[in-house]
Amino acid sequence: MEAGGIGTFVSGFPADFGWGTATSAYQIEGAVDEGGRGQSIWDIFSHESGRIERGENADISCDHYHHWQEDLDLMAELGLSVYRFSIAWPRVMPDGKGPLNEEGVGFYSGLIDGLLERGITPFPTLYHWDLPQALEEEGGWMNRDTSQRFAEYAAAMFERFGDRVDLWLTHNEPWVAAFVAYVAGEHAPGGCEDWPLALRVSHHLLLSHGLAVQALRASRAASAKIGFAPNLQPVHPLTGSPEDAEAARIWDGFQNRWFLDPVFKGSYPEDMLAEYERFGVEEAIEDGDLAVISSPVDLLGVNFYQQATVKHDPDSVFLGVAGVPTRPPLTDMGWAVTPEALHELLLRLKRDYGDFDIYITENGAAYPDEWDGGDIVEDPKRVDFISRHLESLSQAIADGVNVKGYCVWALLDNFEWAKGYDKRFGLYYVDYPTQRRIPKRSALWYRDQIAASRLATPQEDE
Ligand code: GCO
Repeated sequence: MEAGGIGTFVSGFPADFGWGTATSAYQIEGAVDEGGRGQSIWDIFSHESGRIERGENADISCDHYHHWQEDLDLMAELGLSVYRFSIAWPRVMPDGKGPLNEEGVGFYSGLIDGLLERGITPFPTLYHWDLPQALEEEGGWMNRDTSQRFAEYAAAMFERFGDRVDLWLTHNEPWVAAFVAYVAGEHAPGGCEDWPLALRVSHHLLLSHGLAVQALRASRAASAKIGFAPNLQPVHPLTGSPEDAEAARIWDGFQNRWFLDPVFKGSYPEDMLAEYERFGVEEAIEDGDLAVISSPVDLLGVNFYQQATVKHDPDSVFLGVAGVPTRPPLTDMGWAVTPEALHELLLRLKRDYGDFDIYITENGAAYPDEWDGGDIVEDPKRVDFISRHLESLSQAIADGVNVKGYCVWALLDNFEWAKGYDKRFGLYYVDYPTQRRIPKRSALWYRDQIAASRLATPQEDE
């Protein structure tokens, strides 16, 4: 690849900092009918009419299932030290329970070995929203038993990969899996405005997280590090009105504290329990659940995209609170660019929840990139986005936050859920008809940033 040649580089990262990218199984793998894979709720949902823009689905997507070696080579060219991917539960356990599908296990085993051969630390997520459809047919996450099934699946993965994997995540963005799925109805399995169900699901997701943490401690991989990766946002009120201040408190409770408090403090936030009382939330919470959910973790994954600016809006389906993207320019998702909010968030996490390892498990931006047939796709806005977030991160490290790594979302352009393929987040542009990967300027910049950072802080053994 040619030199990145633009931008300045951000300093202040420790020598052993984990430079990474992230992806998820359904968004990149394709090969949905191959290798003995079972169906997931996203296979069903994406084939239902009207669910996904332009009627798209991820049956093929980036076809990473067949291109994984080439994709690992891209990571090696960037000089990555860590790769966050997800294991598709239905690929390794087609029915969500029972015997493992050896072909599926073999796929991830090869991927893990391929990463290790290239000096890249594998960082798998056990659940990035692709619940086996067989379990959905038994009630899915509404059914408390699914938490137990998840722990069994997790235990099987610790058994198979625990000899080579030292970093694990249980859930990706449980807020999305519960509320975007069952209140907004925009994600699989797609129920609408069902608050009692969404809350029950959120509790079962958290319970399954705690059970999986316990399963790790009881496994051969007991000394590995584990955590989860919620999507977190500092929340600011749009105006100084008491209504907007109240809206900000609710949104912070709804999105941040509802997931952080049980894991790190062993209790749900009182104000949110009161808010949710009308939805019968306490019925789902059994004695002892919070002790399981707060089983000690080693790390927190932070998926960060933008600050939330909110106002009171009686018409919003989300507890009378609406988000307002206030400051243009926005990304192609309509999200604000607020790098300073990452620093704010990290300091708040340390203040309110304690001093544990933090990995930025997702951060990135969609822009309408265009490929002209050449060797590089120019994406100056993404270079600017990533470098400004790294500045903010470096400031948080200087201020004493224990940040261990940073993963750009995403390595490749991919299937952006209900938005389909139109939203491009990748460091590499994917030309879907040919499956060719073309580096964007941001990939070259990121590679040079990683190299510059290593040069500034040489490893002891170099
Ligand atoms: C999420 C997921 C990713 C998305 C990314 C961009 O945050 O929704 O973890 O799968 O693709 O965040 O929206």
